[in-house]
Amino acid sequence: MAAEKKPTKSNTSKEDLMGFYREMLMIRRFEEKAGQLYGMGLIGGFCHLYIGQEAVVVGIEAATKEGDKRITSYRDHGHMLACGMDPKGVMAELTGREDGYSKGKGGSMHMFSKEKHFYGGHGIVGAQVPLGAGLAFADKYLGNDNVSFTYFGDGAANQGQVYETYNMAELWKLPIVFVIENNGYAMGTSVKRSTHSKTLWERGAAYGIKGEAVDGMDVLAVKAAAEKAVAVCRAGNGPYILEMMTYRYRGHSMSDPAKYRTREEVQKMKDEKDPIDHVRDLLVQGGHASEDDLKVIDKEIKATVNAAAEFAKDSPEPALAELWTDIYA
Ligand SMILES: Cc1ncc(C[n+]2csc(CCOP(=O)(O)OP(=O)(O)O)c2C)c(N)n1
Ligand SMILES: [Mg+2]
Repeated sequence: MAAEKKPTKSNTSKEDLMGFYREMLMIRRFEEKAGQLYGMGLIGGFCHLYIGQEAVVVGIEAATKEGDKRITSYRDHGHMLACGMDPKGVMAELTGREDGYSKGKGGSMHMFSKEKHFYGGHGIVGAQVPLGAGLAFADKYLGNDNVSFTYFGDGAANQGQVYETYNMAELWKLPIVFVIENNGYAMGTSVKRSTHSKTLWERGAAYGIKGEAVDGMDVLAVKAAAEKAVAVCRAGNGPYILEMMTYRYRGHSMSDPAKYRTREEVQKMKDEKDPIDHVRDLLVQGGHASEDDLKVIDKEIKATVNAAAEFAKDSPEPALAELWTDIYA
């Protein structure tokens, strides 16, 4: 996406800006720590970091209410933290320990929280999309006004099951917001190389679904778009598609040769579009916070993340008897 500097003034309240700043920074510091623990061999299996994309999930969550549901792919730690799951339980799951959200048996891609209405964590590309429609169907059937937020990537957007889901979702007017996190790449394949159409959200038109593209590096733009989409869905006029134009700074997963894009491309996004720097500028230039105030917040967040990492390291590995629980056969 074209990089351009965002305005440094906003009518958003200090409280809201501070909240966005904290939540996005929490995700970033958590992910940096997860990357470190992975490097130390404390996290095994797959691990897909969300660094760079923080504004998407934080902006969307700002438009949700109790009862709304969320479901996503394997790039899921940010979604868990943003919906209020405990960083300790998430980190302990990453390290495969007993106090993790799946008792240490699921790992990075397979964590759930019924309490926070977080339905995973799915490793099969696109598989969460029909499941998200199922969640929305359940709420429609029960007659409440909950909305299901179903996140998927630009790569997943080329999956057939997405379009089968679009058809049914519009046919049944399901309260579902499809959030396409278009970070420009599916593993090492750029959207330009894989996809003929310039926009992904416009494909919904074939099914009668409304939608729009959003600057996914701008938390305020994300929140505004999410509020609009949610209002449509709560009024019984869903579904709605939001294509978030975003970027991931790190590799696809922890093993990524990074040969498919230049360092300059990544650096340009960091310098010009970083979602956290954006809110930092709004806070400082709006006179809401000093650089020192923000350093204090960073210190607090680092302390929370370090405590989560210590908790995760101290938690025991699951007992052998757990091999025979939570299984179907
Ligand atoms: C059905 C299926 N095909 C292939 C894979 C291997 N795979 C894992 S992630 C991925 C890329 C998906 O990219 P995208 O949807 O853009 O999400 P992102 O990783 O960028 O968040 C692929 C091809 C898989 N897990 N499932
Ligand atoms: Mg992608």
